[in-house]
Amino acid sequence: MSRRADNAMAELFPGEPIEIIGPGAWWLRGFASNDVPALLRAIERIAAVSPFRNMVTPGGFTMSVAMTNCGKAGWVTDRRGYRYAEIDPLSENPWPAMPKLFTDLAARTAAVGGFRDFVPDACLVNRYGPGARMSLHQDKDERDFTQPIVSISLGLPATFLFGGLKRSNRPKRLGLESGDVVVWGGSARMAFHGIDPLPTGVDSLTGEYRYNLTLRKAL
Ligand code: MD3
Ligand code: FE
Repeated sequence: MSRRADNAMAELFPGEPIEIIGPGAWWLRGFASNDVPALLRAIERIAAVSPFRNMVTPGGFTMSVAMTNCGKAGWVTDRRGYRYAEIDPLSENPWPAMPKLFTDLAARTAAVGGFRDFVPDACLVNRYGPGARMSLHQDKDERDFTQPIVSISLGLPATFLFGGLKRSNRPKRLGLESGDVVVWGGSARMAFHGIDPLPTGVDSLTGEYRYNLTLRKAL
């Protein structure tokens, strides 16, 4: 989508602070602020069924970010590779259902980027403790890259790295805060991205943690 069309879309939502980080990337600062307590309660219910766990990469490294999922499919990794699975390998049951609040927020924010019928079927829940990080990577395990990704940040702030289509492109650094939502589509969809090691801190609702919801259409 052109920058001109991006701005035309942004103007359909007067009063909302929308920042265009780059082509295809819309930052909605504080869009989910009022929903943070309810989102955290939803995460607690999900984790009671499918607990947070530190998964192992195909290369044999244990991830510093603890993860769980909800929705029809969940992102998993082990020595066999990265993939979406409909059964949680830890609980050996289906993942918990996607809360309606998640689906609603995803649809309302994806619309800002012009994605009118975004229906996520997978939500990866990432939990960052002190020092946890995610090195630069691309999200390539989904079937349809024309579908956007919506991410919602909760708890402690983090430095997000937004790179280009090549790993060697120097990333922009953005400070993502609790309640921020970012929509990633179009040419941002395949951008390299990551999270700097989480500094030690205390959030009044999450303590020493940052959570991130990543809503995707995976299947
Ligand atoms: C930009 N998670 O789970 S969310 C991931 O904050 C992941 O936990 C980070 O990267 C986190 O894969 C970043 C923001 C995000 C998600 C997907 C993207 C940004 C993206 C896909 C393409 C470009
Ligand atoms: Fe990612």
